[in-house]
Amino acid sequence: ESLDPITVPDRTVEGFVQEFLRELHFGQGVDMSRASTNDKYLALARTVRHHLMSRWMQTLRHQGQVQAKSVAYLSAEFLLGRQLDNALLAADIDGIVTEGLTSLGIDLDDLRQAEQEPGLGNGGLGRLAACFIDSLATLSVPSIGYGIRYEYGIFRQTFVDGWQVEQPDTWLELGSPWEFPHPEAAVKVNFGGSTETYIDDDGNARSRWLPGWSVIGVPYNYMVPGYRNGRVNTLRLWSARAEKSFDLQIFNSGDYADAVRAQTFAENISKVLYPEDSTPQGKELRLQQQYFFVACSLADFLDNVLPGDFDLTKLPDRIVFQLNDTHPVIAIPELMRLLVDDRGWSWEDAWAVTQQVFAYTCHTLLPEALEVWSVDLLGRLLPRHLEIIYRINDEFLAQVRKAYPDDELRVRRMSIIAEFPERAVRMAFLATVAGAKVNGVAELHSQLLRDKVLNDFSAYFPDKFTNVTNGVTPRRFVRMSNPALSGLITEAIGEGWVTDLGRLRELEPLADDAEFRRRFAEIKRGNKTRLVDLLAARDGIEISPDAMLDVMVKRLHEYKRQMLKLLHVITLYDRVTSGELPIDQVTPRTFAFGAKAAPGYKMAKQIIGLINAVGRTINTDPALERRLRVAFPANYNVTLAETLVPAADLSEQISLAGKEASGTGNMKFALNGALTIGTDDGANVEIRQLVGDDHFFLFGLTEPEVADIVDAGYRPSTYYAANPTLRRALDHIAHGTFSGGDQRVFEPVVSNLLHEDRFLVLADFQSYIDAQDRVEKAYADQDGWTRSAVLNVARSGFFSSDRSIKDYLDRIWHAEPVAPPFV
Ligand code: 26Q
Repeated sequence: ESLDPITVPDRTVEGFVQEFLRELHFGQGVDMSRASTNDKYLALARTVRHHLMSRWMQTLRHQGQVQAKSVAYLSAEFLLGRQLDNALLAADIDGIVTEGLTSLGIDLDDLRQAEQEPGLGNGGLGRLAACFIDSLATLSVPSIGYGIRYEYGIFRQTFVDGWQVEQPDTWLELGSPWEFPHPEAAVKVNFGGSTETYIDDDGNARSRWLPGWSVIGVPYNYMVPGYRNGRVNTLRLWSARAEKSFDLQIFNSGDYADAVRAQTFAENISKVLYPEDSTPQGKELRLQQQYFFVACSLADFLDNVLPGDFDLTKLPDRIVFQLNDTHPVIAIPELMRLLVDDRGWSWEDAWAVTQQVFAYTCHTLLPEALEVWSVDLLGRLLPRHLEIIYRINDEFLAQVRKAYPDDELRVRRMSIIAEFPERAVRMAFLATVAGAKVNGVAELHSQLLRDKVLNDFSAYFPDKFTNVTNGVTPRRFVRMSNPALSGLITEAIGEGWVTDLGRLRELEPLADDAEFRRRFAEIKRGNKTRLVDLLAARDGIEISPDAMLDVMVKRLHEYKRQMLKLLHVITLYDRVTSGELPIDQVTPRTFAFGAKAAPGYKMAKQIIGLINAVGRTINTDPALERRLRVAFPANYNVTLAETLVPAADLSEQISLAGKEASGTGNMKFALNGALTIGTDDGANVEIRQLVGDDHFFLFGLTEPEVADIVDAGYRPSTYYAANPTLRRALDHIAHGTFSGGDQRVFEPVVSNLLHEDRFLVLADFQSYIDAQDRVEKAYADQDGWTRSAVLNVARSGFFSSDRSIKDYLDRIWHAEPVAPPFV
């Protein structure tokens, strides 16, 4: 099929310039002389959009014709990052755009900076969803992403005296050229009220929902372009509005203020992303968000995406709904309700279909991160769904009792409804019972899910459990963010690696080629210079391109152990200032941190304050001659990662073994030629297996060792007592070295480490310091280091999200790519 030429923009420099000026004129209503940077950015974004538009339309039409099995990725978060560069890359118009803008005296880079990144996610889970929809499009899989269009994404982090202060993320403020609102396709979502039983026409007793209130979901579509393959998929994010008829009613009753309040109430649902990423609070608004986007998405798929005459008993042939963690799990009772209550199906028929169309991905191992909703709250907000969950549970437990007679303890353990500390629905259990498949996100994590967190379930449903190791998109995280390295790779092995990342293996022999290593090292240095310039301009942070760049960027959480890295920094500071280590024997090193703390997470905020305090002390102590520096730029996000990751020498992946489900930053660093210092945790295990022990700095306890120590009763103070190096580091904090002598400020951190230390920082301290000493030695041999870095790149192709998606297709979705609609 070919495209209507009228809808295909001219792919020449002149054609681009004309389109751009037209957009500036007709779209922004300004001319070049008066246009602000934002005007130009918006005009450029719209011009770039034109180049994807007919592929998008074609993909939609094609989808309607082919009727192949599709994937709907349901996720409360999509951490997309900036769109402009990605669209330029996918549409392959970088060259003409750069040239065209230059001819107009505009620097493309200035316009790039004008884009506010859509930060519609917290971290790993949200970014994974964004990588997955990129790979789905690039692999030409019929698919759609469903989520929430938060008006405010993840908060903007600032530091005031080194302490985190949150600002609202007003990403929509200056216009949002990448979205397409469709108010005409709005969906109504009900909440509250009660249920009643009635006798249907066939004389059967049935239940129905009499909702108390409702809101409207308006879809906003975003293009998800495949990499130069003619396919443009859709991401559909829902925004909440007040129902017209509802507020009209109040308006007419004369209470204008009440009517406006009702509107605000409804629109609150999609107002803001919850910034907690590991200790969810059972907030009512959060549950409203979850049901809101799931109800919109299922209704949209059944009523609008499927053809009007579709036989829903065939639903499993047409769709699989992938549940990104438990956040969308309320979709399970919602589909039951749609089939049983709205379409009059029998419970058994509905259950048979429901069990085939959902699959669940778990992203955690921390017990406090497992979502539960109190029966009280669920019953108030979604009374019919609660009934349905109870029935699913009753029937499931009856089966369990049959399989394990006289094992009521097991039955209670497996119940979807927990009884203590309050009666609550365990969302992970509901997902496991109803899902066709359950997967973890790295080999170790999937094993621990089977053996520990969901052990009773893996015994009962042995075939349900599988692994799909995470991946990252090589388009954004190599091709886009590391253009110099991409150029070198392409020169060496051709450009096929961008969509077939395993081909990076072909670089392996070049690790032994001195000229290749020289160029590789030169590129790393150039990337560092880019970062040096960015941090100077963005944060006024001064670092040297000649220092080793040691990076730990991720959400701040005790289990991730930013404290461990900080204790190493303090140890070096102590060695030098005590005279034990002459400063000229220390490898110049920049210790970079990037981390947001959940606003209510006290200990995490203390640690941020402490990192900044240590940084202040170290960066200004003349004894260190600026050879050691701490750089903690505020507001780490996808945009910053794109400059930081390609510049890194050392990647810190130092979570306590058994706590980090996978990690994905670890993969981005390895793919960009950083060496990892890491524990045997999450996907680190697989990274080390692939790159080889000689090119990875392993340290720390293994998961079984951790379990043994904890079982035996862990006492952190014994490590403090036995290890003088550790003692000196902790004493510095306790004695106020970093707080102008004030011993109280960081007392909570110190006493937590000495008396609780849930994540065994002290137990792993010496092993970590020893590994850092190995890093220091290895780095002294620059050429040897570069060789290891090349091998890290060459052997990390497995961590492409394209590979992850292929694994999902084979192991879970049983769907296939279709021929792209148009190339
Ligand atoms: C839940 C309920 C209420 C409020 C918030 C939440 C919530 C939000 C976000 C709970 C968890 C998250 C995010 C979790 C997350 O990012 N997990 C990470 O997922 C990555 C992708 O699989 C893994 O690589 C990381 O190991 C894992 O920590």
